[in-house]
Amino acid sequence: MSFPTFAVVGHPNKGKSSIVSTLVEDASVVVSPVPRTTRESRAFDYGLSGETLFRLVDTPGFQRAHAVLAWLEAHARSAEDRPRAVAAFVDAHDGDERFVDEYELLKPLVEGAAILYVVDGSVPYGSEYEAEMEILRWTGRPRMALINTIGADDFIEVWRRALDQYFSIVRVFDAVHADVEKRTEVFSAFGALDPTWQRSADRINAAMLDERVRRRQAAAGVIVDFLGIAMNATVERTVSSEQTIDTSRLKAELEARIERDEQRTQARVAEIFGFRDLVVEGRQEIEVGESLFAERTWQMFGLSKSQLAATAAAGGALIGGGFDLALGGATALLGSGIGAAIGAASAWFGSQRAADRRLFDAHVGARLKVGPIREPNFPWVLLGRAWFHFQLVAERNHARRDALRLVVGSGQWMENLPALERRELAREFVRLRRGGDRGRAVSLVADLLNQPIDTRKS
Ligand SMILES: Nc1nc2c(ncn2[C@@H]2O[C@H](COP(=O)(O)OP(=O)(O)OP(=O)(O)O)[C@@H](O)[C@H]2O)c(=O)[nH]1
Ligand SMILES: [Mg+2]
Repeated sequence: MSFPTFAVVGHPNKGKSSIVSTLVEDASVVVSPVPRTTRESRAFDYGLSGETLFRLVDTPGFQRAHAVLAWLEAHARSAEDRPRAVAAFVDAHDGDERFVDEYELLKPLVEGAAILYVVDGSVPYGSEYEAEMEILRWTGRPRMALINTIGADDFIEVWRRALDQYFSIVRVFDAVHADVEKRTEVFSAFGALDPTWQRSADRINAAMLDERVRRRQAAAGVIVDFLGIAMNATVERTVSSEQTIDTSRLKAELEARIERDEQRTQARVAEIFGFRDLVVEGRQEIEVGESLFAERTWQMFGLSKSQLAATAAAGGALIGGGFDLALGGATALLGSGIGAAIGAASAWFGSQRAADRRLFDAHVGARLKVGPIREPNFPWVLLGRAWFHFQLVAERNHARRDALRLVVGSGQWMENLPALERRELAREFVRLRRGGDRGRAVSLVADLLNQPIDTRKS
């Protein structure tokens, strides 16, 4: 085969499928705490631009290793005869109820796959694994072992001493938390295991990094589109009966619409990273800064007062505040003494909200429009939250099956944003508000997303 192909094998429930999921960056691999979840071998390819760079075959775990080894011993005369005996075993047991799992897991090896043996380094080593390792040695295929750690205990060194005798490469690899660097290590080992794979190994590592750049760029585009839409969003209503209009209701409607757009944006960013239907937890919780329009959210993700002042002083920043409120159509107002177009000055959110509950009496047919939101901090809050969500998704391992927790500590997310970037972004916000070209904004946001910030900071 021209690209590296590995069968991922081992005991049931040791994280084989999780490792496949992580390495091929495919969150659709079935992973579960129930042993014997994987019942059939299944190939997963990792590729770029339609070209396969490597293949992992997920397999069921060994069930009857001792019986298989006994069969093999009875069918091989000498060491050079062992790989043939393994092939003969697979030939002789197609459809055999007793060896369904072994048939499935040995078949890809007989067909030429190399071996990725997975063990759990958080449980003690036991000699019951020796029959499995012996069978794998009999295949004669290139072999490496990964020590996964499912639980908290550490028996890694004992495992290593045993595995070193059967496998030419042994690596510790946490299936659920391995970062890009750890994955790079495994791919590089492909090349060390079989010299003809060296070039493939280099290409896999390069492709993985290229793909990250592409995803970041795509996410920046999605986020900038959202910023443009949110900054220009308005809600309009035609007064349908003689009534008193409470602007806070229209404001709530506008907020809800922008929040829905934000969630859609987050879902699209998650999808760019290969996460479909990701369950998100924490949107409703206080620590998260609850909703987009909670005062705490603005403190956490917006610029500080001094950052905001410095950015505005440098020119180009959004000035003014509050939101636009316009009333048009038929004779608009009854007795309120305010003109037909009102540039509302009070802040959009937070403690000033109560003061902002303005009541208007309006005639039937009058048009009332709320928005766009003019708060200088509004685009920063949108961007800060998007950046935070991006980071969680970008560093998320595909083997994880828990919900994404949008929870931050009490820090100020934008605190480390350099003044120069702030000024440039501020200028682009103005351009987006006017519906201008988004190209520069996308590249600025892509640069921003490339700056790692500790999402656990508090
Ligand atoms: N915390 C933690 N959990 C893990 C890790 N690796 C696997 N798990 C969990 O262990 C369970 C088994 O993982 P799978 O990947 O399904 O294991 P498998 O070897 O494919 O299991 P079978 O297909 O049943 O043989 C799942 O609940 C995983 O989420 C790990 O490194 N850390
Ligand atoms: Mg499995």
